[in-house]
Amino acid sequence: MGRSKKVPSWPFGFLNAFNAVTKTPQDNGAALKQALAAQAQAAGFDLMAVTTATLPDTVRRELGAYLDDGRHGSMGWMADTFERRAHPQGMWPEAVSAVILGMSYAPGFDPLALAEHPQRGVISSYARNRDYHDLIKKRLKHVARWLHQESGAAVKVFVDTAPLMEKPLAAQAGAGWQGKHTNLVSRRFGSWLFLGEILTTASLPADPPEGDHCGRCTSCITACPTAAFDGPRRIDPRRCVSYLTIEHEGPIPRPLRPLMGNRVYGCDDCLAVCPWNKFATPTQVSEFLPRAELMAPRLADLAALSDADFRTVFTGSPIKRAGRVRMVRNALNALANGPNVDAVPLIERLLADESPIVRGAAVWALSRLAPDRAAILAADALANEHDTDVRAEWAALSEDPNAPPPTAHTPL
Ligand code: B12
Ligand code: SF4
Ligand code: SF4
Repeated sequence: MGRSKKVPSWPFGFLNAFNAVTKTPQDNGAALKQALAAQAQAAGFDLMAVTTATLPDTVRRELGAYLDDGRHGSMGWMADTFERRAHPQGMWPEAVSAVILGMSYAPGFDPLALAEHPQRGVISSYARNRDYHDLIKKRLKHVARWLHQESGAAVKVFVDTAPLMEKPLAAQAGAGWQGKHTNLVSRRFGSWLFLGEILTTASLPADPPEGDHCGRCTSCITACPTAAFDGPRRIDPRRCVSYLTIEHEGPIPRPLRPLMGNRVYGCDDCLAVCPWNKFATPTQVSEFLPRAELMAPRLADLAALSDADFRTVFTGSPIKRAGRVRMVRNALNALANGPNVDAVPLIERLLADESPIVRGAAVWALSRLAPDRAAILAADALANEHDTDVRAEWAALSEDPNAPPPTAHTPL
């Protein structure tokens, strides 16, 4: 590994053969960075950028305001780790540089095409095959090991789950900029980049930040089905379909249910409308190419999954993390949002599911698809139901049927 490796071409065009004979510490850092970029590209990363392992106080303040407002919802781990999350050196005081590594998962299909097929469930593009965490972590470790062996510096790798503000750090490194949807946008890869990082005690020359290229565009903000943005780069995750379908454990708030359409896992809408995606080449990474059965799964099949079926279908997929209960809840909600009366017998069976979350979602789905049948079953069901949330779903059947449907701006 290392010095004798043939150096491939690199998007940033800063690679030449690694020259170990250097004059100053700065030259050493620059040469090490060049060689590191070659390693990163050989490991399959599409982008590398470097910054200091620091973030400005504005990031800390913005994270603090977001948490104070309770926007993290049930993601309590965000608040629990605030001090470490607000600053990379809060997590690792000895860290000097942050190496940002990006992998494109640009889809070769239209992620929004299924919106017109209410019997089918939409799974976010990033989740239609293998879990990116596993693949990226493996590659990060490979590159980090090289850096350690080559420089003697200490290294730690991160992808998604650690208390590290990955997007502000990547923007500071010039990997792109935080678009109005808050995610990192790259001129080369659009909105479709996964991010991973190596923090290291090595001093590597920092890249300049990229300017903001959103201009007057607001497409992502207006595309959001649940009005999760209250301004550019201001998100309320509690309204975000991605949060509601993946992170949120309990019943989905009633006003948001009808707005979620047939999305069952994650959401791509704000990413998919970004004009910068036109420069992105569809990924060829086999782990990110969609599995045929996850392109347009039947909602009824998803709602009917047993625990064992769920684990069989989603082993190795990021969806496995959400578990069967959330997937069935999401599928029931999506069934309720379309003309899916064929699913009523299945929904009735799920009224007796062992999970109260599934039972509650089944009550909602039945009340939307077969309200008369729901009214007939209500009295008996209430007599036997002990869960407070499910009882509330049954009780809500008697709510004013003429009440206006919720809109994207209905408060929670
Ligand atoms: C928590 C989380 C979520 C939450 C909350 C999202 C959010 N924007 O906060 C939920 C579950 C909703 C989510 C959804 C998604 N996520 Co996510 N998520 C994360 C995670 C773990 C932390 C993000 C974070 O720090 N949020 C806190 C806010 C405060 O920080 P921020 O988003 O950078 O916002 C900055 C400003 O915009 C501003 N700000 C934003 N909102 C507000 C609100 C107020 C009131 C104020 C004052 C300021 C403010 O403050 C911040 C600091 O400057 C990161 C991984 C990581 N460790 O960083 C992945 C990550 C951001 N997610 C990722 C992805 C892919 C997604 C989805 C696209 C998945 C999907 N298709 O369903 C969606 C996109 C939704 C969206 N528009 O953000 C990728 C994004 C890659 C990229 N190119 O940027 C990441 C980086 C994971 C990874 N390693 O690849 N995610
Ligand atoms: S992921 Fe979907 S719901 Fe979440 S902010 Fe983007 S468009 Fe809105
Ligand atoms: S859709 Fe428009 S506003 Fe949103 S991130 Fe892309 S360029 Fe920026």
